[in-house]
Amino acid sequence: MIRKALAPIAALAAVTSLFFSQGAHAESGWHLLNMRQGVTAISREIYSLHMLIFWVCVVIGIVVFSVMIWSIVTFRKSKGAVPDTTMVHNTKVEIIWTAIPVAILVAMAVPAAKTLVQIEDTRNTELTIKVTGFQWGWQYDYLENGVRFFSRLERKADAARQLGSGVDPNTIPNYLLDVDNPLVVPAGTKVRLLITAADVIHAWWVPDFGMKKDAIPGFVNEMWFNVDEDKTGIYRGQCTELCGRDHAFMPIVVDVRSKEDFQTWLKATAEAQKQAAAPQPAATAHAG
Ligand SMILES: [Cu+2]
Repeated sequence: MIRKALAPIAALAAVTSLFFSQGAHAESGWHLLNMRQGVTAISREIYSLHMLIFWVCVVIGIVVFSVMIWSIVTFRKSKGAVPDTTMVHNTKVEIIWTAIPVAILVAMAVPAAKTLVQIEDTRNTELTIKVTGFQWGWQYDYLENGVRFFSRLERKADAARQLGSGVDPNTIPNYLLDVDNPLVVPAGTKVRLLITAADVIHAWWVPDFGMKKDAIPGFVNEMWFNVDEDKTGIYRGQCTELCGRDHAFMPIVVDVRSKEDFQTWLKATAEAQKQAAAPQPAATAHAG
């Protein structure tokens, strides 16, 4: 009897483990239906909040539906149930079913507020980058270092998406997800983004960082992230504010490097940009 009762619970556990395990096969499996855990402390914080609230909802759902189904089946008319028309008001019951949800909501609000405060805390940032949204691309300014570049959809993908281009999109790796110049940031560093836009409203979003912020012309929004030291690599995102015809074609790519690699890249890029901006000698000014 007990074994029979436990069978559905075991099945549920098996299904949920499929959903929530992020094992060796990160690119496949049921967990892809769930929110991702990301690569920053805050993104994991948000993930665990999401899971906490999810299980609270599951428990409430099971309790409420169990009572409902049980009462519908047990007290049905064919079994001779007679409606109780005298119980139209019961103060005790009303206090209980108001107080319990309030307590649940308050209990859920406490950890959520804690995380929100952390998200808004931009103190002690080590690197500030201004992000400007354009129709349709992103401009990145490394404010302390004078490095500035524009990041837009990778050219081959841009060509393939045009009607009648003759280019097969299947031949392009990371189709519509690559850019020419990715944002380069160091791992293990609190990076602050100052986000704005030059034309219409855009939004900068990289799911693995757990953060999304609107880019609004005339406003500067702030957000920050700190990628784990050991989570260097490429992370992708999208503009998430409907910003016109090519809204779907302004992806975000962030190249997270080790601190040393980042410094090398920053120096080289600053040097290259300085040289490009320097006045050309007369002999080469007319060339080409
Ligand atoms: Cu946009």
